[in-house]
Amino acid sequence: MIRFVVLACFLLSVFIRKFSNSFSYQGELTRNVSLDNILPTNTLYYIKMIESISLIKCSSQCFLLNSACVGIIYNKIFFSCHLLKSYFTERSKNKTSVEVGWEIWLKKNCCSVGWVPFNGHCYFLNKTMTNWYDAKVVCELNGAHLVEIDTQEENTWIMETFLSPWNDGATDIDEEGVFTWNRHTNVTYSNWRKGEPNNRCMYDKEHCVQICRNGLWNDRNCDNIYAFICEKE
Ligand SMILES: [Ca+2]
Ligand SMILES: [Ca+2]
Ligand SMILES: [Ca+2]
Repeated sequence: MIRFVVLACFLLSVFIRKFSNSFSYQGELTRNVSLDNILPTNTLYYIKMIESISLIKCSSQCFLLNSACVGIIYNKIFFSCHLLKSYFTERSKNKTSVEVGWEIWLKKNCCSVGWVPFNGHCYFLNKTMTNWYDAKVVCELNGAHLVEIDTQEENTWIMETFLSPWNDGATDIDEEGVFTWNRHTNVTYSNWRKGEPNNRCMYDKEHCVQICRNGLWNDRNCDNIYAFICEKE
């Protein structure tokens, strides 16, 4: 009898895993079948990888990390679990390898539609060419701020995820050479291009910061227009 019950439970769990595209574990994860069998090669997307673990346990690990974990990639053949820091974007999709047995399960509503999660924050690329002052206001009207980059990891993820150049929130408007994020906290991490910041352009001084395509920073005129990124905590 016990054997029968165990067998029935096993068959039921196999059925649920095979045919369901969502399940609940202290919240809901939804499978995105369009991303089956692909695995991003960039480890920036992963919080950590765990081997020999069930789908349910893998999910529970993700929920334990709250908003820092946006979902999982799970291999149903090898029982391998990758906890995710970020959704895949169209750009990151190009940097994947095709493997067998991988499924992606994402939490609902980590960020608003159009915003991309990373490490518990949400980011939005606004492609409207805008000067620094107006970009700052637009972000604030959306309950966010111009992106503040605190680590090399965040800088690299942003460069990998969004096309640049674009504005970030660093400025030395208030005191020449002293850069702050959005005029309130000091910039501690930086990634200046060689020779920058040089506070020099043809007609004026440079007090706002642009991220170049290679992820390096350049101070430039605050009136210059670029796309920009807003970030929500
Ligand atoms: Ca940040
Ligand atoms: Ca300056
Ligand atoms: Ca410069």
